Amino acid sequence: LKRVAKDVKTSREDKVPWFPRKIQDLDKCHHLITKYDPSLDHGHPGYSDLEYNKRRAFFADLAVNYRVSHTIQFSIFRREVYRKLRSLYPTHACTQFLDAFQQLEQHCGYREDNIPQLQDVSRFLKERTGFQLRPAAGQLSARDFLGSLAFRVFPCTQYIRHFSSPMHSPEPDCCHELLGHVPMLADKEFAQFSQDIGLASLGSSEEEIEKLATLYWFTVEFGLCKQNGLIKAYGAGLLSSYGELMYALSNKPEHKPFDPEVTAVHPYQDQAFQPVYFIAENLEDAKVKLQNYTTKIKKPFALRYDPFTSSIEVLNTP
Ligand code: NLE
Ligand code: FE2
Repeated sequence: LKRVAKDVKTSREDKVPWFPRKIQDLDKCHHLITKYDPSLDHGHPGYSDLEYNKRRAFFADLAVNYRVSHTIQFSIFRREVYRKLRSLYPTHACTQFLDAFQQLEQHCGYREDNIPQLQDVSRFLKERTGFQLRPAAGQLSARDFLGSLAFRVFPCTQYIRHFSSPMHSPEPDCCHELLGHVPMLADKEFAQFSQDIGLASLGSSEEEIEKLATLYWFTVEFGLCKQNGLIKAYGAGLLSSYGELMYALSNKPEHKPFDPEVTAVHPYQDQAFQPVYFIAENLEDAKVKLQNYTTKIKKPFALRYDPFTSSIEVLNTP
């Protein structure tokens, strides 16, 4: 009888796509986008490098078999990537990033000649903002990726970019996660902003997910913000790519003010540098604007994150 009751769904529920409700549900959120797979994508710098593909398979295996309670194993780094980017940060990165980076150097072994471990980094973030890392085999589908952010869980690749292209990678890799994302996730305001995009994605239609993924792209990945009369980078895709970081702050690309309604439907580029970047007044302003935007997304219920149980409460609105 119990089973029947569980299987019967109301027609209203049927229209809402499945979404994770507790943090353990993230074990089921590992659908990948195979577009950049080095064994399939001819343009990938690692295409036809058998050794590279073998290592990738090893890391993919680790990620797929990971469960919420596990300890994260392994992480790798490229020394030259660290050195070159590190030299650009003081002039190009926002202060939130610089503050966190300094702490990571102090507490998590961020150094040119060392490989920080994801488990240590995850513990560090958890203490700062409650964010934690979770291994991912590659680029996740937008729905699974954003859904994880709702729980303050950040899916993180463990393999490294191909040695032939150290200054730009078309797909996320460990350098991108550790240098680009991790420092920003240690900032309270930014952590909230990231979780808010995640919460908005839960149970949303494909169309809304696409818009949220675009917003994510132009902020968390490629966002710029004003700071003391200058423009600085806070987006991880910039902070992990030497070439694009310099380009984004030059006068070559177009700069537009961040406005969620406009940004969410702006076409984006995922093969080369962005032709346009959106500038936020500051992170707090971006957070408030995003919150206003997400309240307009129509859903048959309201959601609330319960930090005590790491689960989503579904509140039925009459
Ligand atoms: N282009 C970035 C890098 O080279 O680190 C990665 C972007 C991933 C969305
Ligand atoms: Fe990323």
